[in-house]
Amino acid sequence: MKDKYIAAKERWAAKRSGQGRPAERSGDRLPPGQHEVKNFPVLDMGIHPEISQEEWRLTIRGHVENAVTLDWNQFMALDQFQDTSDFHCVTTWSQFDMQWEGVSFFTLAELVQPRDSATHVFFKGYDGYSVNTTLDAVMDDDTLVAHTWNGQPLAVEHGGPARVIVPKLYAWKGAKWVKEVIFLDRDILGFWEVRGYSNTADPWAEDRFA
Ligand SMILES: Nc1nc2c(c(=O)[nH]1)N[C@H]1C(S)=C(S)[C@@H](COP(=O)(O)O)O[C@H]1N2
Ligand SMILES: [Mo]
Repeated sequence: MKDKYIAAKERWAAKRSGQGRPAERSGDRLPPGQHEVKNFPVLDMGIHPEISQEEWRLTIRGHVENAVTLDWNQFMALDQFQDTSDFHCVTTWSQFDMQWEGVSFFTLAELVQPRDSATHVFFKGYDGYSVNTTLDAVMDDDTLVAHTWNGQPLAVEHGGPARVIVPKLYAWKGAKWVKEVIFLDRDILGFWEVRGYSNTADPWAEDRFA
């Protein structure tokens, strides 16, 4: 596990210094059962909470040494990270080369210092949404809390002011309007996971449903 983090962190550091290679692009960049779209569809529970930057807070807590609640200015003062990745929705659309800017999950983890007991992460959104991942899945060079998409502030319908992006998993694993990030010592299923969606959500394995 630790070796995997170190390898991911090295890739991340290389990206940040502009030395990283772009993600590998094979001819079959589209995961099985997906089709490419050029627009950016909106998918959610239909509630689009209007959270101003003044009201916005991000709490990061649980099995960590330093729980924090960040306001917008504190969040924006953290090291900023840009990354381009593909986006795969379980409803079969994929969009390539989404340009994200925000705060890398590694930077947030460095801030709160997860304890050794932390194995999973639970995310909550301002709309009541929740989703879970393994710690392993998000301690990677392409996971971030994004506030900017393709050079523009993230639109409310896509989760603005800020949302989570976990490119290697189906898009439901990324909480829009993110409010809390909770490090856990066990797995707790999120909104869709209790309703039969796959817990692993790997697009390349077509892990759509449990
Ligand atoms: N807070 C919140 N996050 C959410 C959702 C939601 O309903 N609420 N829907 C998820 C689902 S099912 C998908 S496919 C993606 C869609 O993101 P988009 O609307 O920006 O395309 O957001 C995910 N994150
Ligand atoms: Mo979805």
